[in-house]
Amino acid sequence: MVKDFVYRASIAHGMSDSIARQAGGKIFTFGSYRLGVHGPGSDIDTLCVVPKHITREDFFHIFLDMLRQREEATDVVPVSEAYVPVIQTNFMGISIDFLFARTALPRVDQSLDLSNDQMLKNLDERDVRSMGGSRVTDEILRLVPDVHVFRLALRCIKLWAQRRAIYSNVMGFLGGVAWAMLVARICQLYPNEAAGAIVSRFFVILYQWQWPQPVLLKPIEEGPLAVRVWNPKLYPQDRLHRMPIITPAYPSMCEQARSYVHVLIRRPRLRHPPPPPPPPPHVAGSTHNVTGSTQMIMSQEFKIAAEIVDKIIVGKTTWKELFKKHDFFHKYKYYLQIVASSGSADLQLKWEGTVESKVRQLVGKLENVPTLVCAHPFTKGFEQISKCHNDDEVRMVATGDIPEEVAARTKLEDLPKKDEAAKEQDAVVQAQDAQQEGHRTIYTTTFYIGLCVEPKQANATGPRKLDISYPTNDFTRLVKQWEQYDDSSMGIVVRHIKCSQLPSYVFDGDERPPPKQLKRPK
Ligand code: 3AT
Ligand code: MN
Ligand code: MN
Repeated sequence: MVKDFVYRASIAHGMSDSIARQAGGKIFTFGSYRLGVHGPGSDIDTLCVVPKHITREDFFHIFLDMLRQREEATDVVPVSEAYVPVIQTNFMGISIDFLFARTALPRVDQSLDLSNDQMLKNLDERDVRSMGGSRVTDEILRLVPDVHVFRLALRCIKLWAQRRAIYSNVMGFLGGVAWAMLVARICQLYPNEAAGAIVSRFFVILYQWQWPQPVLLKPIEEGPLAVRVWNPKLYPQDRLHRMPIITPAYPSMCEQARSYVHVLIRRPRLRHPPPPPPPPPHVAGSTHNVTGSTQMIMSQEFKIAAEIVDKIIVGKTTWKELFKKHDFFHKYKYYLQIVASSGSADLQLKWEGTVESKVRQLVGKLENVPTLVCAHPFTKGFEQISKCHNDDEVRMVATGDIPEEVAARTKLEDLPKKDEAAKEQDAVVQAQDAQQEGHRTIYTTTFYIGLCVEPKQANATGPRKLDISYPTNDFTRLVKQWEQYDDSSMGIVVRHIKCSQLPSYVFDGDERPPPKQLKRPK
């Protein structure tokens, strides 16, 4: 299809049939699929590389239309304004992300190799960024001593990180590329070890790692572009990175400082949040995703895992224990609950994405509150649809209290499945709501931050004060700065609750902890 697209676009640009036929076009995959660690929920990240006369506009018109005309394609969502522009599709039930990169070459044939840095010369920034994903994955695979061992170990680490709720770039932990680079580094250090040993070394080494010493798969290289590569000696911003994990392909950068900061819209099943305006080149303070809290939490997890693996090795326990589910909702006495609400599925997708992308910043601000030791963000938001019969119910739902009778009204089939389906669903629901006056469907997405408060001083008198009004107000102000924000159709509520007030949906089959007896000194 990509070759056909190049041909059609070449003809549209007035080229002769024979030249258009020779223009070529090639695809490269990247992401988990290319690394060989994809699972049932993964997409296929695909980069479409074209010759220089084909434009990004061609891609977002001609190729987009070609996709839309295929009946195998159920969702085709262009996100042309993103930091890394993408067409998200669902093709024969498989999500595929199509990225676009235009080379400076008159023809792109099948022998084209993206690893040559000279390729990047005279390209648009977006083309360089789009090629980056593929260049990085290929370089990782090239730099590990044994790809088979690497894949096995990485699958294990990914599963572990997901179960322990520390797999998420957006929330200030690490994402797929960073985990892959960490495992790759351990593989390099132990080139002859089996995957099990790599996993064991992984936890020990990372627990002891002297951050902010960077993790590098090879020395950072200079290259032909006028762009900066990661260099804490030269750039003060780079010194702010707490856990620098540096991408091996030129231009090398700190993985967590990449585009994730600008994430905005999340689709329900197809991922890749498309951020709207391109960011200013270096946003001070916001370009490092890992915070003091998330770093501390990951470090604790490395330690716990290292101890479990030690026991596995001597036969005292099994691998199953390593993959035990996190205990986030059992761990803290107080939680911050962030409720993003709106009246339509379509709007909610963008609104929750906006709020989600800012949670990390709230965590950063909470860390400055003197009595707070740690602010632990949970990696995913909880989505709810509530049918409300009156304004009171709407208000309660939007503040995070879903009354039982409201919850009972909402049936499972109301859940939005796909963008298109969600839109249709929206129209139906709104029509129904309009018929029954006063009835409204409220979409909410709730995020949680666990609060670890400093233990009370023995000689302190009176109640301990925990004032988080500054960070929370600042956060709501910040999310409301979103250019599409509208006070009448969107809500944002941040409040702090006791663990006993956690709604039952967060426990997801787990036992709710029994109410704790307050220990009072006699
Ligand atoms: P899955 O198995 O697909 O869940 P993955 O590691 O392939 O895991 P993604 O498909 O989300 O994860 O991302 C693949 C690559 O695309 C990783 C990164 O180089 C790039 N990428 C992901 N999200 C963004 C984003 N918001 N902006 C820019 N690049 C992104
Ligand atoms: Mn992917
Ligand atoms: Mn993807």
